Amino acid sequence: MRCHSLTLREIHLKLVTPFETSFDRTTERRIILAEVRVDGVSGWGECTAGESPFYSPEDTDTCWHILKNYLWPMLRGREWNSAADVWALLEQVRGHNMAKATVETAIWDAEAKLKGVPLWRLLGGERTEIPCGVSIGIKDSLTELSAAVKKELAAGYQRIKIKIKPAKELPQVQRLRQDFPHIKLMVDANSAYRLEDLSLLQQLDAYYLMMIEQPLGWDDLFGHVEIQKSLQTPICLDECIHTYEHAAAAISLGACKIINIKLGRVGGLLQAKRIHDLCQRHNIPVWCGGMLESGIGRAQNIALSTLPNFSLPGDVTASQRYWHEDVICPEVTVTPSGTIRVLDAPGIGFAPRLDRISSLTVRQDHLT
Ligand code: OSB
Ligand code: MG
Repeated sequence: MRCHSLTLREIHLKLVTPFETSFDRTTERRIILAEVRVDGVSGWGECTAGESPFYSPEDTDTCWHILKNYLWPMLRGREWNSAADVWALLEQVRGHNMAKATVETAIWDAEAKLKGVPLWRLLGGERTEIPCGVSIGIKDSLTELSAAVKKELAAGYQRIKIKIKPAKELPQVQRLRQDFPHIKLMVDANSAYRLEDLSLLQQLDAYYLMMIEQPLGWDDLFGHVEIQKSLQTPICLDECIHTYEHAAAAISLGACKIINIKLGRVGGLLQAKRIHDLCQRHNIPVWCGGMLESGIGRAQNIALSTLPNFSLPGDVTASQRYWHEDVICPEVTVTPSGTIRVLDAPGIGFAPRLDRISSLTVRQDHLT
């Protein structure tokens, strides 16, 4: 296979409701979409970097820069047998995983389309229906939070994750356990705590949460080892896991019992699959995280989630939870039992809506 061109488009998409975490508040996304032309077909990928470097070191602009000035020159004119070979061609660039994943996932889509198979089958996926949870941002009041949870449960979602931050966490969790004693509930701190907060986090043990996601620093494996030793509730790592080696270290040190795999954070589908396989060998369940993606990124996440060790509900949800109108056809929908049915069309299985994408595009670069 040979990649003839890479088209980068930055689209702006307004969220249905602002999304607040312990580190930021997002009202409009700036998303880079990548379209690769490989042997006559188009493959699509999405950059999951945020608008600011507050979740991880990358942002929309660093990704554009790295894609255009480093990654594309490394791919231009090269040949490869499979999308699985692409990671190695980009390895000279250290880090910048979200930039790498943008083009790598697009090439996987193209390969699946060239072979006429769904991407999920090309990856070795097995599930035809994936279990879904939701991630609920920080709300202004507990009443609003409780109402948001009620709405998502009514839509069928199988587990509820709420974003927490210091001083808000106990009242949030107490209120939800009072209103919804039996639901699958978890919290995501996005690195808002420190080792000194251990006794506070221990108080969360009383609420039988499925897991506490990323309480400590974005790169602090050591701290999580200490915390996991002193907590009943499983720790799930998100921000800390950027590579296969980080995942191996986290598992062997006992820094977590669950891992959230995000395509962008680990550099694409090949690395996501390697980390998935490693976790499976060590009986560490995984689930697929989300980054407020448009339909392209959502479709990639669905394909990844069909792998067998994605046994916990992920943060992959219906298009309409985030967008008034998505950029793919059909939109992603969720069944009343809180699952997404996997499509059998070739590649990512959802068609990019070119007219809509071009009307949302604020900058474009066609690289050849
Ligand atoms: O930590 O999982 C996270 C969104 C932006 C940045 C980080 C995270 C999130 C989410 C949203 O939780 C998940 C989704 O896309 O639904
Ligand atoms: Mg998270």
